Amino acid sequence: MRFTRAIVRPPAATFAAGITSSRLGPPDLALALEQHDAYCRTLERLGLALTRLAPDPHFPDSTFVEDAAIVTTRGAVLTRPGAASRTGEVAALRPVLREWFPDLAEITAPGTVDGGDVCEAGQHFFVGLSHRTNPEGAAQLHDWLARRGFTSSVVDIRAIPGLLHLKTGLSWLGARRLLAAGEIAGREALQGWEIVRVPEGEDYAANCIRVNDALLVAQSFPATSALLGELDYDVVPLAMSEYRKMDGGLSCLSVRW
Ligand code: CIR
Repeated sequence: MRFTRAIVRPPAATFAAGITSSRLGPPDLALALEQHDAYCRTLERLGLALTRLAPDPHFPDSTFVEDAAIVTTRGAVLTRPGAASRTGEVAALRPVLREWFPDLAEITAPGTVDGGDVCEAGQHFFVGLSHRTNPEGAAQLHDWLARRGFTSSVVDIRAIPGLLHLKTGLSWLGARRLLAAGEIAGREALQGWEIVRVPEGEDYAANCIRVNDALLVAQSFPATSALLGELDYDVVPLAMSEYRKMDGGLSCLSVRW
């Protein structure tokens, strides 16, 4: 499928107050805005029309719009993010998504789901059970997907150290092919799929996104870029240093459809 639209939201002045486990130091807001701008320009060059939500200083993590919504070819779901400081982020996406998806579902309490735990792979969805997405949330999403003809399987990542979301370590490359880092690559739920393993030491590069004819990958992970280039993807490297400091990756910065 070809993407035509995306929602993005630049980081607010409070960006550095967001949640992070990284020890890479505080992000530089000016550089983060520059990187965000380059990301947006790339999406536009690839043919997407962007809805830019206004930055909201009350929600330092709100630039990571992906966590607040899941969009499929058959409808959309507003999530209920697992971190208390992030639950209010959903409100800003509701009116925009309602415009495009009149039948807009919502994850409800006690379920929690972060969009970063939901890896679409065509007709199938991998759903991560994480410290953000709980079994109730995953079950609600499974039912919603099943009613729309999609299959889904759960990947429990709660015991994998350093992995915030499923998509921190897993991306769909198209057809039956996945890019996976570390322990995730060996998980049973991935059996029957072709796995491209992220080269040693480049785990952060596991989070990449197919956008129409291009594959957006994090810059400065040369072995992964070379590997994906050899597989004939049109690799577009993007600087992500300031988002990495806040545990965010490429997929987190947009909701695409
Ligand atoms: C958080 O901890 O929620 C943010 N600092 C990072 C969220 C990254 N989102 C994602 O991987 N989908």
